[in-house]
Amino acid sequence: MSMKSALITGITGQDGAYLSRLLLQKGYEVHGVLPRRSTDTLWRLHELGIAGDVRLHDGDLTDLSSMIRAVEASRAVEVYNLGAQSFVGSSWQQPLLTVNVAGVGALNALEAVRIVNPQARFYQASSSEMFGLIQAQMQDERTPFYPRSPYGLAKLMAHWATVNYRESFGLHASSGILFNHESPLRGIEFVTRKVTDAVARIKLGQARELRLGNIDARRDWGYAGDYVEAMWLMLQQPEADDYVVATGRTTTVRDMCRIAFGYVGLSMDHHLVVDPAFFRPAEVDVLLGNPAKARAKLGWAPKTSLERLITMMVDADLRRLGG
Ligand code: NAP
Ligand code: G4F
Repeated sequence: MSMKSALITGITGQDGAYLSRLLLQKGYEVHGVLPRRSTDTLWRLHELGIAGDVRLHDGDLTDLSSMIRAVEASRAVEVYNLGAQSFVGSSWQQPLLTVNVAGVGALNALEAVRIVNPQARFYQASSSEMFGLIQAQMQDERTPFYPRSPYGLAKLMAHWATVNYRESFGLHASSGILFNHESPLRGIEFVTRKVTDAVARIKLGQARELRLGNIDARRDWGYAGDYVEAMWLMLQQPEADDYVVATGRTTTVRDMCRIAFGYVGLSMDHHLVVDPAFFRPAEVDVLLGNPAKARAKLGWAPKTSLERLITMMVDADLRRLGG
């Protein structure tokens, strides 16, 4: 029997790397869209030891013809659209780029699937950032959206494009509304990794302080390795649908920091500095997801606690820094 083929945009990102590993383990032929960069961006695939196992196609989400070629060349029966300018903080400085890649880019990916192989199944990496100024204490698939950043706007467009292509053209297109998920492969600009990297540096005597913005913000943090399983499960369902993927627990940035410092025996109060430079023009104060539908319909549940996640990340940063 021939192998199933999958195409991933954003294959060099955190989720792209974990999803590639999962699909390879399941026997898929894994293809990725690789946007042109001046430096090597494959470090995550190297860390997981799979850089040589995936097939990469030159392409960019903002370039429809390259997306069409990638869907054609990969012969993908599953397309996972994970590519984005995914850092909320930068989206106020680069709003048009963010909307072009994360919003219009999703439309390009959907068009490429519709043109080349409308039978292919499609996953859209939607975000809890769409809930923004939350309209319900616990957010689920029926909670109204209220985006608070250009990134949130872009993701909202992509989410509705996915729903619209499902309803208009009958595409098997699912939107995964994922809450924050982290890992040792998280980009250094995101708060958990910024914290675990700083804690490792302070522990090793390479730094003295950690400067953060709004430490009262609350997030529902899970482990990326668990969350990519939910993506795959969505595309195995007979009908496409939308799902919230979350842990159901929310924690302040302050308490997440406390876990990291406490793990290496340091007191957070001696090192943490609140710096207004890291405050955002508009904040998403609280996110707390209700994953009941994913649990009931996909049989998915998070396996990794925040404590386990943060200590795993601190350990990885200590190792990287030579500790
Ligand atoms: P990430 O680490 O920032 O990865 C983003 C990926 O998109 C990178 O491979 C990046 O490549 C690629 N990309 C950027 N611009 C592109 C373009 N023009 N064309 C094609 N690819 C492009 O993000 P992540 O944490 O893995 O998240 C994966 C997806 O889930 C993103 O869409 C994100 O917005 C969404 N999401 C993430 C979370 C979370 O908590 N992690 C939660 C909800 C939703 P370069 O590095 O070369 O730019
Ligand atoms: O780690 P963050 O930058 O993640 P944010 O903004 O929640 O976005 C992430 O999760 C979304 C899902 O909800 C994804 F769609 C998105 O792609 C991304 O993966 O910030 C988390 C919180 C914010 O409230 C921020 O204001 O931490 C607060 N924070 C406080 N000090 C900081 C800092 N965030 C960063 N990045 N850096 C700080 O110094």
